[in-house]
Amino acid sequence: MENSFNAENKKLKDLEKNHLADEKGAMTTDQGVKINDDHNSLKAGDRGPSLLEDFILREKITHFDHERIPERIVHARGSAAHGVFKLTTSLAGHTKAKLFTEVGKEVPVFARFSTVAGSKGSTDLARDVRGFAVKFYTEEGNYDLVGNNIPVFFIQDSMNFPDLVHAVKPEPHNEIPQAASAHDTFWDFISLMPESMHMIMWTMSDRAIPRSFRMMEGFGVHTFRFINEQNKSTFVKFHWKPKLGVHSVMWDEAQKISGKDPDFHKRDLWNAIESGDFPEWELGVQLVPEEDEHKFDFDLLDATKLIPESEVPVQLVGTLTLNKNPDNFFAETEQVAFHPGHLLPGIDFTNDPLLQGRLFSYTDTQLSRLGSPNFHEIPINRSVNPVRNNQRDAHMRMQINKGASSYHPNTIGGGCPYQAMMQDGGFHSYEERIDGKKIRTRSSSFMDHFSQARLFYNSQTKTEQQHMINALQFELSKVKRAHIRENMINQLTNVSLDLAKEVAQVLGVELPNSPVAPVNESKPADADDAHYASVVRDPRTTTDDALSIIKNVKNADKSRKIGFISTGAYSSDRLKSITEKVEMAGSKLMVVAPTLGNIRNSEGHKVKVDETLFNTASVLYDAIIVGDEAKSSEEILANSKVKEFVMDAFNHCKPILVLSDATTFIDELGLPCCRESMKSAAELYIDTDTDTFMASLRKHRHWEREELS
Ligand code: HDD
Repeated sequence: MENSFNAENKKLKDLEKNHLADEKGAMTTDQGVKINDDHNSLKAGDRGPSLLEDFILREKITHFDHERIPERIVHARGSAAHGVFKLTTSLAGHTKAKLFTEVGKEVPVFARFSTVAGSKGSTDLARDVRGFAVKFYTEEGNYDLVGNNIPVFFIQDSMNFPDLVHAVKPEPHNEIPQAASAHDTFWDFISLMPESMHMIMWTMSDRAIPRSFRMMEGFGVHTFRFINEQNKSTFVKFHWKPKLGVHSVMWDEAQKISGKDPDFHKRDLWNAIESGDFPEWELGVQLVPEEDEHKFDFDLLDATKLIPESEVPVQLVGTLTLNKNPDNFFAETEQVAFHPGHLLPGIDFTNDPLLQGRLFSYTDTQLSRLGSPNFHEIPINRSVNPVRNNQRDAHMRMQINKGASSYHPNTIGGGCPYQAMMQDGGFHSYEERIDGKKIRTRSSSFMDHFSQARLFYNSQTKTEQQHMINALQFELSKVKRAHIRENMINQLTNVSLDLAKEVAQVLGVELPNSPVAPVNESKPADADDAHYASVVRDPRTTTDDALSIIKNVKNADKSRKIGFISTGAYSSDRLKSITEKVEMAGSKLMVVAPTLGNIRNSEGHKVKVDETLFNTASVLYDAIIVGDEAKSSEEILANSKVKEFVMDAFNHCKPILVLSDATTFIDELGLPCCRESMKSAAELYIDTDTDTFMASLRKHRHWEREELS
């Protein structure tokens, strides 16, 4: 049986190989017949009608007519890459999954990052959650960790998922807006779902506008179970920590990037991998012994809650490296089918009602997207462990099952494929004791919707809080119906009265003096009134530094794109030394000039131009270097494109190194913040020497600049 499978697999692989080889040879029809003319249809006479018998034309057009498959209902826009996962610390005490016990072994993976709300062709820089899905091709079968870059979710029960998605997608009557939550239906739904407030705090934070897929955290979101050899269970939450640190862009910047380069994240991931700058993440786990299940003031089964890292530290146990771009977007990135139910022996679900619904949804959606229960045979979805069972036939079956038996038990096939004993790796669900009534309700342990929203808001720096206020002002001011804006302000009063006040003042909404129970707040039937009120309106203000991006900035000088803006001549020595420092830090300097080709430096040598002032923009760089010693600041800034470059970089708080006379440069720029009292370069966080510039780069942004205007 094993041999026949292997032979079959080899045959499929050979077929694939031959197919690839054929692309170098003569063109053929899908039936393998060599094509002599691929440009002219068969006609009756040189000006006559085309003939139905033209099987070459018909085949070409029929195939073309069927090229598209439905895009994903959510997470339609994505980018993916191949890579490896390597375990550094064994979790053998907690799980028997070899993926988490065999230290040092390289397991192949395929990871796909995505936005949620937009269509396949939408912009990368939408304010949105990012999907972070990883498929591990292990010897025990495929394991999928289908998470997001935010550790919690909008809703607690999968019953609400279709409504959430309908609300955030473009409105049904006019299909507007694309890839944006700033519209009435989304905020109407959110304003009626108090449980969404924690996640809203995250999506209104800079987490929802990442600088790069390579600079986001990932989270499994739900609490899962590990099961060890002794069948003991430990609760586990999964985390991905990017080695490049977590970094985001600003909202104004995000909107401009969406116009200048809607493929910004896709391109960034692709280029990094092509250039050998392989993105890496560490896998972290938060482990909770089963006996501690009820020791938290929230329910581990509630996906709108996280376990604060200050309460249960994240242990780093392995490394994910993405090192190869897909060969074909459709075959791999589009056809990959993730599923939170693709599990290994040693890992199991919990009764999180959001997770339970997902277990149905993902197979179901593949049936309509990929068209057949044989989607596991598409190369990107194939398990490296041979697949043997009695599932048969259906559309597009690739595997040629041999033998006369396709059932179990059997004698004709020698009893094969046989059921694996537990000790031989047979999957065995955790024997959780369940004793309850069949009821359609929400547990009272899920009722606190605001404590962690407050925890998140309170853990942010002032800058981050201001970005959240700005985001809410932007989003809610796009809402046309006044009652929805009011309902949202009521919701926000339960997170922070200050936050609610700041947002309310630009919405023309009157602010209540104390927290207001949101519309539709549903108190569980069994909850005691006083207890409920104290939990829901708990004024505690705890913090957790792990929730802030700014408090954890690291490696911001690595893998960055720095624009050297030139209008002509500059000192080669200066450029050489800057380039060396930037490259030593692991970043890249790109020369941007008025035209492509070469520019000449002050010594007359040619320097290659990478991009022009017309085909690129300041928002596509992490930092800029501008000015040159051979030209006056007036001359440099006479070019309006250069001025625009600097102004955007300044407003987006990016590191700026000015090589010409900085005082005149700043004067010529005419920054609104310094018209009245001329400020020095240092006061404006503009650098004039390379070392300070490199230090600025390490900070990611000069957020202090936001307070200047
Ligand atoms: Fe989902 C896709 C992540 C809740 C139903 N989801 C999808 C993808 C990610 C997530 C990363 C894209 C996978 C890829 O790259 O192909 N989803 C999540 C997370 C959730 C979540 C982290 C909450 C913790 N999802 C969720 C619920 C349901 C779905 C509650 C339905 C009951 N999700 C789907 C789906 C998708 C999907 C409709 C669309 C395409 C696909 O599955 O393959 O079935």
